[in-house]
Amino acid sequence: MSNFGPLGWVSDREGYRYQPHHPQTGHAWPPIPDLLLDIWKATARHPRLPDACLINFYDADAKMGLHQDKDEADFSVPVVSVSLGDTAVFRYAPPEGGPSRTVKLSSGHVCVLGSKARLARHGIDRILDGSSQLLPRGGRINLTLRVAR
Ligand SMILES: O=C(O)CCC(=O)C(=O)O
Ligand SMILES: [Mn+2]
Repeated sequence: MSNFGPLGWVSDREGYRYQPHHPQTGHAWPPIPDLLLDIWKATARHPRLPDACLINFYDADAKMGLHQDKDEADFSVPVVSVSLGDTAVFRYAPPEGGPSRTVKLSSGHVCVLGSKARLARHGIDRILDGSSQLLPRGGRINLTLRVAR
């Protein structure tokens, strides 16, 4: 796990939070690459630009339980994520609960959680090992762009 941008998502023994520096090195996170800002501009359709980009690596056994992204200040701003490498089985359900569905997120897919779907419950059921040749040692990278504050 790492971050780009003025704020990074950090999870450690003290809990989880957005903060401007790496918890071990104390260094600022690198700026969000222009290519990712271009993807945001093309898909988020919101005047604000992201101040946080979480970089998450999933190995073949990784999963993420159903959750809502609720640690941001303004839920009127979408969350945009870019999938790279192995395909993920992404599960989503309405914010208020109810039946869930899955969709496969392959390398290059962009997922936008916005408007009525901003607080959709979502998670990763599994990673389809070997489904992409992008990363030399396999796995998946997810880049999640958010306006945190
Ligand atoms: O990996 C994904 O596609 C989803 C990631 C996610 O939901 C999160 O980091 O909050
Ligand atoms: Mn999420």
